[in-house]
Amino acid sequence: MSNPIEQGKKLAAYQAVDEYITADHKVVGIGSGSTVVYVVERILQKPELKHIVYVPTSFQSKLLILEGGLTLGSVEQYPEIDVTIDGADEVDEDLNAIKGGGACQFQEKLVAEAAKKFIIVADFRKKSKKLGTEWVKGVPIEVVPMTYKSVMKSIDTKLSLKPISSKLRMAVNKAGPVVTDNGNFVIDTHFGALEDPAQLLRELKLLTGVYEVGLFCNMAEKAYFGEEDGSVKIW
Ligand code: ABF
Repeated sequence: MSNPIEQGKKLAAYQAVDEYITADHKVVGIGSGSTVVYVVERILQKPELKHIVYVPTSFQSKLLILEGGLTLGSVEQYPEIDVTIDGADEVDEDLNAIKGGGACQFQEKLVAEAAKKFIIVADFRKKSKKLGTEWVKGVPIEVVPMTYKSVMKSIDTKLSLKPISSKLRMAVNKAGPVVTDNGNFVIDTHFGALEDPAQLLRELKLLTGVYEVGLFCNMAEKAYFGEEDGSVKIW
């Protein structure tokens, strides 16, 4: 594969599947995004993983599961998941992550929390010393639509950290806001380097109208990064 980013995604995804999904598993969570496409690709290469029930984190991952001919499940049916593998936008050395660049943060967090083990897969660009320095589009904050203005005001006035910028995420054609799988809007707020992402997460979740935040703190057991030189770095 000549594109190092695609190669990185694939290497990370394949190794995580090989090391974390085994034939004795019953339920596995499937994340969202382009790296997860390789997770499903690898699963489909292994007949011994076909009996597993797969729980999606978005419409996209539901389609990946169905189109692969795998068995689809939900968190309602399976509140305990053996392992969930998902991508990320930025990951720090403590395995805190910014997720939600694809606007799927709510279901991603639900399915990650339900799992005994949560594993991140990404290419080399996602490694970070401090969250907020590599993924500068901001922390994705999913809000109930009628509250987007009031939440933006609260973000400006009620947090211990001053935002650098806050934007309602718009559809690519700019005709309207991005609407999540849950019918909500997303505000992308850039705070700069995050010294204490868990504290920011706690403060954001207290704001009326905030549905979920794309900060995943103290959740991941391991992160796999596919490197430009063809190796895989594991944190
Ligand atoms: C999901 O997909 C998101 O949480 C994250 O925003 C994105 C990562 O995408 P990709 O794998 O395409 O880089 O995991």
